[in-house]
Amino acid sequence: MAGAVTGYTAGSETGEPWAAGRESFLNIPQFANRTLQTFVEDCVALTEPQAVHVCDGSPAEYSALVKGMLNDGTLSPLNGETFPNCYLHRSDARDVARVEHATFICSRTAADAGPTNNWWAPDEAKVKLQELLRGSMRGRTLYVVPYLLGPERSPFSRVGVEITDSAYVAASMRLMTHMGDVAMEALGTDGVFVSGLHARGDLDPANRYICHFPDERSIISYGSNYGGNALLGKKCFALRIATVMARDEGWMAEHMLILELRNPRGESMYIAAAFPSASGKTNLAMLAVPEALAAAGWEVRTVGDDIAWMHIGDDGRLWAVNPEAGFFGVAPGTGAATNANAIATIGHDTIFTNVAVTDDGLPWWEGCGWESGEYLTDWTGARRRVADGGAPFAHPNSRFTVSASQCPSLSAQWQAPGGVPISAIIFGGRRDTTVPLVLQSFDWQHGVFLGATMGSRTTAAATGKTNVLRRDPMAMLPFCGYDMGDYFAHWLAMGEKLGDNAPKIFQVNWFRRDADGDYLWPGYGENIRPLIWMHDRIHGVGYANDTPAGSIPTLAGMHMEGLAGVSPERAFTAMRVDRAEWRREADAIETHFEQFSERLPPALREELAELRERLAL
Ligand code: SAT
Ligand code: MN
Repeated sequence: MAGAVTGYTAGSETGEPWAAGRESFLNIPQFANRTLQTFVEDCVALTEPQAVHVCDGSPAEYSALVKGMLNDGTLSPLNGETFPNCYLHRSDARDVARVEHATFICSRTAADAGPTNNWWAPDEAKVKLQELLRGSMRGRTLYVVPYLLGPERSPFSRVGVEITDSAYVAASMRLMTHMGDVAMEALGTDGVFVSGLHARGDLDPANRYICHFPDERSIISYGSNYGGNALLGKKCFALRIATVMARDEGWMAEHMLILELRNPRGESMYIAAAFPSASGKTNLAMLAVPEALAAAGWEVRTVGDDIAWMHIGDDGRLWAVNPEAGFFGVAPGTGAATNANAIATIGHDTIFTNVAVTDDGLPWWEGCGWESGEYLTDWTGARRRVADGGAPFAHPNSRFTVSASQCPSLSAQWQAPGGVPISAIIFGGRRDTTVPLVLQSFDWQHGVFLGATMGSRTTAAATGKTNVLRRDPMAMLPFCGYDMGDYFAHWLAMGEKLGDNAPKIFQVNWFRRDADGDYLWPGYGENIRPLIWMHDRIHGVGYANDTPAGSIPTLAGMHMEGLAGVSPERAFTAMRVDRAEWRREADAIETHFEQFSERLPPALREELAELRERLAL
């Protein structure tokens, strides 16, 4: 192994944990950064691991981590001919998704966390966490995982250090971020970092806590090995902690994909789009352009599929970087027909979690598009006859973890240190009714209202009831690290600062259904058509009709060439704004707003009143 696995003698059983007794630990690696030194020593003293390994991010280290996991059964090999260097991880069956009820914002006061977060007083949380963490890494290796979020040499990038006792997490962090020496160099001797301590514990859901300390910029996660709970660079830092940093420093951390849309003249436009988890962000970011439009010269390239950090640049525009360097995508539904770029991305050097496996050792999930054979081993490890049906073979939230560098649709700009300039922001959810295929807001403030009121059917990405409609403002309900009313105010303030340079804001809904329950719009590659309409609107050439809810395309305004199987009537139904539905929507928004009490910006109440007025006309 390239990085030293440092042998180290466990401290005395009587040593005071957390801060005291450090001297009794031998061979703790030395770091040039004093804060990091203290963090590592404190964690070692508390958790009492058998060994400490500082990750350097090298290929040799990754291979060694994989080898160790193959040996202890954390990973199993897949067919090395068709899926070289790909592995299967089966999680504990009780640990397959984010746990919103066990996710806490431990800000100084409950008011800072706001009505949409679980709050836990920081001191109380720490007492409980220390009790669980004490000695929790005995006999295990503690990995120190330095990582950089954002492009190298970018002024917008930030360093995190995750301490974990999970090799699966350490290996996944290498796929998902710039991990190892590159981050250590960025940190330097005096640099600051967001600290994360992750311990697997016994994976008992009753002892699972995902805690954020926004005032200290730190994270402690106990009792889960699932991506969104354990890869602390992802939702915990890049969203929950980063939203607080962004509020304090005047930028935005958002649950958004970033894509590049190139028009037939070869000009690029960049779009950021917020959708709730498992609602098609990866598919949209890797959109395969339908033939007729590709032939005309339209292209889509991928900058990011989940998170955007956006800053106002020297030119006054909004510039976005993708803090991540990999994809943690939902497997089910990903196939050659729905997302050929993702399929090409995950053909090698990928970790699959909770998918099924064919008898030939191929990873398999519902919608993958390749043969299952007569039997499949399902995500729990049970070999079942496919013809017998029953529960899904792959877990609905089964995932692939893969480096973005393998993606064929990757934008040349994806690691641009200054980011990419955003022209359009999209809010999208899964709505059966009401919200049309695409809607343009009248202005930034109205766009913030559309984002603040968006609703979506819940998915398997979090535990709890799926397929129920809930309000998920900006797709950030589970990810905003402070009071959501203040977050809306921050959005409005950013719009003030951006002025005429503000991106145009749109709302989309790929999931509207007809009376028979069938989707009105084919989705996937065809979703480029609303994107082209947005492009046209931004260039001042798109045709639109104003409705009480916003501006919608005229039929002539949508590029419909080569769109098979969607009659003009169906397209019209997908795009229409129904006043009766929107009156009910306004009532639902009123109820949604009640929870924010006086911290709801008055501008959003005004937007609701104006919506009602327009509906009454
Ligand atoms: O597991 S994650 O939280 O990273 C995926 C998601 O829910 O968006
Ligand atoms: Mn996500």
